[in-house]
Amino acid sequence: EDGSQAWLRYAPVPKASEYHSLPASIVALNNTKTSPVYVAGQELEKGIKGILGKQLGVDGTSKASSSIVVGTAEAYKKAYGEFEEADELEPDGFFLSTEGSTVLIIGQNERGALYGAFEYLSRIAQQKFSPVSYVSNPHAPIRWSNEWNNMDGSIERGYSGPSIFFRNGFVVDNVTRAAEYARLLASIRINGIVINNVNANATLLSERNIEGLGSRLADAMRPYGVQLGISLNFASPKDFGGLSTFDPLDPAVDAWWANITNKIYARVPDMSGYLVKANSEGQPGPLTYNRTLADGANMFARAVKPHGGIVMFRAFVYDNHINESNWKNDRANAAVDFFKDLDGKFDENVVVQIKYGPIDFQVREPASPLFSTLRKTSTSIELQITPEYLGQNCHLVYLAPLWKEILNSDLRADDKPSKVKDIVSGQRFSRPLGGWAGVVNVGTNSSWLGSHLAMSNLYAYGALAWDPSLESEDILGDWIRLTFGFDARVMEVITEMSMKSWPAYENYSGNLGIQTLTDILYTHFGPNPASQDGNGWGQWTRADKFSIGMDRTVKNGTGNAGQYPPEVAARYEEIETTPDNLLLWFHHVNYTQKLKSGKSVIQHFYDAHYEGAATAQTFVPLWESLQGRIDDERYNDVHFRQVFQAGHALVWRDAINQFYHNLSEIPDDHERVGNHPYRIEAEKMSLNGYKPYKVSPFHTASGYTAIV
Ligand code: BDP
Repeated sequence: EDGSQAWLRYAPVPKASEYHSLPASIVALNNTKTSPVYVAGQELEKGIKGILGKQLGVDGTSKASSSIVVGTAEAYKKAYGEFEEADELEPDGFFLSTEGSTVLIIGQNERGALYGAFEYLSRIAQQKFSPVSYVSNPHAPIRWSNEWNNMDGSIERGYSGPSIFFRNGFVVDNVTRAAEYARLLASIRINGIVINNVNANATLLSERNIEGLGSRLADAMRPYGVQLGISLNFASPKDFGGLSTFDPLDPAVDAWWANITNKIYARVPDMSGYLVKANSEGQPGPLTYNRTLADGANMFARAVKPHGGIVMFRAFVYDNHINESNWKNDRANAAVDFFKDLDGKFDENVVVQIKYGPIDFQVREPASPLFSTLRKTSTSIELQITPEYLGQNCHLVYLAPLWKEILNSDLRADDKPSKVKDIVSGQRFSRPLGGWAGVVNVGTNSSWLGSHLAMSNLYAYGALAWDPSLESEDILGDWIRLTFGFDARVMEVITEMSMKSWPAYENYSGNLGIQTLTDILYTHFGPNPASQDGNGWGQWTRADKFSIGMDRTVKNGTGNAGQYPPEVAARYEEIETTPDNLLLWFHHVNYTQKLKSGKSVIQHFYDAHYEGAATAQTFVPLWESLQGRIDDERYNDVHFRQVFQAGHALVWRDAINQFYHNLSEIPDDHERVGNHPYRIEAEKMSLNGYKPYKVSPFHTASGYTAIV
């Protein structure tokens, strides 16, 4: 069990004999080998053999009784006449019926049929044998993965080894793994993949790479219904194409993009479209020429339109050299500031892709206010499955509960229910497009994400993008059964660890909405609260001896609270009505400020860090109680990571607590912080080849001393 099969292991189920009504054969209503319906037939054959131990043949004959029939509604009607449920199906949706002697798996399109086949297999793999009959449709049309792969084979914020798509500047020759990944994505109903980094390299547009995209990657993924998309570098016409400009309103630039787009579509006729990061963190964009972001987005929209493509234009636009001394400056304001006057100015095939919070995938953020600003523009939500700020898969952090908080946030646009999930589905503002982008960053490691337990996040991403009303714990339960089988103790332990993991991580990292408090300048991994201030990146805590937090109120601060619709804005404007877990996101307060719990801010910090680290300690014995109940390979791998997390949680606890203790000089009511009776300071040991060193800033080491 190296994790490569993830939740598609098709392991034999103990109660296989209880499934009495298994049909005798499989009928796949398309026998073209590259079609998703053909793939569905093969998958059913393989899955049933593994799960139930029965070998069924697949054929294309029209015999329906006592068969598993998989195909599109159209093909079904052609073969057998009437299909009543056809009208209820939306694109990518499917109908599944296991009532009677025939199993029907009918998709609105080919992709839907494949999704239905995976659904059926997931049911039997979990021993959900009772007869069912239902239609399932997606919450939103766009359900994509984003993979920040570089052309040299490295992956930005990837924690699982190098790229499965690129090597040494080119598309890889062997796309077996890419096809396997497409299969995995299809099984969670992800219908698109953008394979290269948003900080894009224009050499992807070379003849050789376009050829590789078409003849290898797109061809490998097409049978799974996963459409390929690419990220673009805005300056390509100049840096790569040899033009003197990349001004989006220059006709030569426009023509250059139209031309290269036609070339790509000639090789990848069903490409989904483009993803664009512009004018952010030093990337080029339309603002370079005083053009608007809409001018930039629409240029690409025109190029892909004749091919039916769309443009995902990122709202993550900000300047990473913000002047911190100006109290009014705030990176959290950037997205709304840049986009508010552009609502209605984007072409119909543009979707603005918005990170879930106003800053950057932090452990706690409010929903981005931009979701409620754009009413005449299609939008999508960007989530991170690769937990850049959340332990990078060396810590267990099950993310579905975090995502659900954002998706269920009600922004009260026009004082009406306006949950983020209903905005990105297109429903709330009646938009034709909308959906989801998840930054996954799988790599060559057999476990895909570098950690077996982290795969629940990818599974949950697909599940929620299809149906955000699902409960985090239910999704997890399905994933555990499919990944680890039916042992009740395994279910109990992984559920407990996973459901406690995000609160624990929040407790031992950044509390009360202060952000994650990782090293901010590059790694985003371990604790480094000192790095949060004194830089241009705009992820500030504004901590000093007496007080902490960003004042984002309208009356005294950066005005960010006022970017929300009135009801929500009024709530965030006042300390009393701001939830404690966002207090320091919206307010600058004294460490002695009392929370609703009655504790002071600083005492909450101290206590939460002890609680969070203590919870992480429990994960090790919990996991150890599973020894022998799951295979050794995965047991050992997870064990290694849990031991690391337990230790690193202590590092987090002490680093953060010590830092604020040194800074505020406020004692811990329980006399733990700054007081470690069993700890031996490194500088007190006899040092061989090391010297004590006074650290700067002084808060970063106990006794202000490290050794070098
Ligand atoms: C930040 C990442 C950086 C990405 C950027 C983005 O640290 O690597 O390029 O987001 O999303 O969180 O564009």
